[in-house]
Amino acid sequence: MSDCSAQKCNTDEFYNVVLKLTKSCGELIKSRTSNRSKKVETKSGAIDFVTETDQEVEKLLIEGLTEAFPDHKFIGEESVSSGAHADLTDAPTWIIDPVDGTMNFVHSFPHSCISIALFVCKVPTIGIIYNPMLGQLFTAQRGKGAYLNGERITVSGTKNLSDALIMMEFGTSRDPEKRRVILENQQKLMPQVHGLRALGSAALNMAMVACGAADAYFEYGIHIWDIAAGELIITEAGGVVIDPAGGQVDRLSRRVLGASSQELAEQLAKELTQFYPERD
Ligand code: LIP
Repeated sequence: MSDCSAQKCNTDEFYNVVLKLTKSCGELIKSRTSNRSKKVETKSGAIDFVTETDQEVEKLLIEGLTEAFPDHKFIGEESVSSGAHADLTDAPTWIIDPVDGTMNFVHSFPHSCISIALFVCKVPTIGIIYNPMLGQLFTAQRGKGAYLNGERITVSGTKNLSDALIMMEFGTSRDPEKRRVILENQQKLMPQVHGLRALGSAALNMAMVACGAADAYFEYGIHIWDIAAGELIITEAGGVVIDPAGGQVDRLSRRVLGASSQELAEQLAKELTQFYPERD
């Protein structure tokens, strides 16, 4: 499957299978959200949580997709945490965050989601972000637009920082330099924009930009599985996704900026103090 020009994929079939699986895994997440005594472990010594639901949902998605499409590959948050390599090749590859916003899930704060994308020849082809607690299903297929619960969505089109509602995150890293950069950016932006918000989930922040509820989002320290679906959903909704310093996004660089217009993306990139986390 490495000859991309010759490759013909029936993406509708991929989409139908993944949508069904995502909805049923969403029910599992929803049924466990209000239980405040979840089994929680900490990954990588940071305040980076994983629950048995993250692991179970990733397993269910990978098993279901493998059964339907045996030659497809996977990059899953929990598989990578357990030692698998985040290898993005030309083969059809599903990029999975089983529970994006795990910290929210642990606290029963109803802003977490499944984020799943299919890349074919390294091109985002399908993107789904599903928050089962709020019943928000964001979907996109390449070239077919972006949707929220089946209704077409578009970005706000906002061009000026002075008119913008910006999503930014505090993250889970305890690195003092990263903390300094986050606070510096908060200080710089606060007097210049309408407002700053943080939902605690990269995917949901990107979904807010896609549906025009927010105008831009940036973050340092995310991973490819946090942003893979959001990238397609924002671009199919008419927005842009770039590197926070400007220029093309590098999906393994752990840096992202999504915006409702190229003009806003560039203005924001110019303002930001930059931070370069260790790559995936
Ligand atoms: C989370 C991201 C969020 C970021 C957190 C964490 P997880 O992903 O969605 O944007 O600030 O540090 O990376 O761990 O909940 O899948």
